[in-house]
Amino acid sequence: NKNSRSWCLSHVTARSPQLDIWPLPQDFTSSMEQYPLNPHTFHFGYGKQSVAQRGCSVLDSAFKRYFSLLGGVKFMISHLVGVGEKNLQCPLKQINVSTKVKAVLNAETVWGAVRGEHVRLLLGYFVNKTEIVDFPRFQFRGILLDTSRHFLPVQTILKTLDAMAYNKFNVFHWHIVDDPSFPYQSCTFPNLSSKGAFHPMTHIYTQSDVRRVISYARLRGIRVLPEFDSPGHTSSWGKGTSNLLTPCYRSGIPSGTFGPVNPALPSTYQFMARLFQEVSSVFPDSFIHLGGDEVDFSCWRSNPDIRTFMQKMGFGVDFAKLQAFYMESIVNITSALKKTSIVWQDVFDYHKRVSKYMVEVWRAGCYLCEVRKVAKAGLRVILASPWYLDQPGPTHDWARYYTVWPLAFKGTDKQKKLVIGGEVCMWGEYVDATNLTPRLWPRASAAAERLWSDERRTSNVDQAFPRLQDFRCKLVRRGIQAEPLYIGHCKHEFQ
Ligand code: CP6
Repeated sequence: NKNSRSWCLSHVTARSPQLDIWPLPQDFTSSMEQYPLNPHTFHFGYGKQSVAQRGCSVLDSAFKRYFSLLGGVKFMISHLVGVGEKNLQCPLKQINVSTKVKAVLNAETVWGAVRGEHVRLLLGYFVNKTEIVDFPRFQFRGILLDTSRHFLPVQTILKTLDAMAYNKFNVFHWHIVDDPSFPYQSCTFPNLSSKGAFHPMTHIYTQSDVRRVISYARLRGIRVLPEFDSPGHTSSWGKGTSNLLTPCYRSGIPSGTFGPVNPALPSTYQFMARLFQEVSSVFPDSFIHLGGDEVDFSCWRSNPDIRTFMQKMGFGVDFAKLQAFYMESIVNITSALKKTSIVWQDVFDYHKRVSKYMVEVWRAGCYLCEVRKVAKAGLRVILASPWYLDQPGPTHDWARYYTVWPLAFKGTDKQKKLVIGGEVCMWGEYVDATNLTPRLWPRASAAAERLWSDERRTSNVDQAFPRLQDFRCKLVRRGIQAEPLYIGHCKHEFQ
């Protein structure tokens, strides 16, 4: 409506257009031209030419969510054009999400459209005409939650998935079991959780809990990557199974304690094949995380049956070879199930021989040296080392997470393409539902922008600061208890 537009323009003070979006889009242009929009008639809907139409569950639910996020806010929308993500998980070629008049969002996949709708952040009383072209810098942008050191209620996980979506994270790495507890309720081996969880009824994830998490994540464009870490970090597995863990010996007799999974018994591999068969059907994602980190060799070394097995296999006394043999067997089990395995860097360090897995780099020190080695071996890499934020650092260490350069190693373009992304690790030793959210946000948001945006535009901490402060306020307003970055206040406190 021309009249209302000119009305608007005459009442708007000219200011240079700027984008308050976190993570910053790849490219955008704003002009001084401004558009009005009637909040009473505004709605999200499918474009006429869109391949996706009503009934596309992902977008139907996204429309609902985003509309309710706008609730109570008076807004207008400018002309918006977006291009979606290219990691094609969805056969759709083109989707238009458009309002009747002025906002158009073009995306190649539903996932691109879901993330593209973050353009709603632009909505306000007056919005400059803007064009945005956006796509992720890295295809893997993950957050690890550890539900073994402390049980996290399903509600806490879902809330974190909301916050992840606001930050364009797309992988929930579920470190679901570990030494202290086994909360995953397995259909095949129910004793694992009935004996190995902190509590067999209240501190478990039932099959329906897991399905709920997966479908909630999916609607937000987030894949769920389950980790069943072995052969180390498996104490809790031993409570509900017999003969799975290695009996440790002292002075020639069993000491009564147990070590890593026993790699010398055929029954171990039968157990793992059945467990991973279940896991691979419960978790639809094509990736599966097999762990393989921090294996303590002392128990294996003490056990005479293990040593005999090693002689027979020709490993001598090289326990790294035994660990490599075990991991290779597990990788074979999961690749027969058509899954791509991810392992912690330890497995690569022990076992340079190229096997079909992706490597997650987590150790501190010269992590880019490790990234370079893995890429040189032709394997895909996920970088976690610089984004370990389970330690309660000062909030201003967001700047440290913001100034990470994952590709600053010597290598060919082809090798750099093997770095598929990065991950924020929220280990659970000191974290439960009471402190997870403020510890994670907005510090993880710093990593989110590194993983999404062009690093040439987003390397200046001083420039990022006010935008991140503003974004943190938006998270708080949406019910995410993100901690403050520094002195100040949120505008909405007064609205
Ligand atoms: N648990 C498991 C952990 C860690 C790892 N694996 C870990 C190691 C060092 C630090 C933080 C966490 N708690 N299963 C290593 C991948 Cl500093």
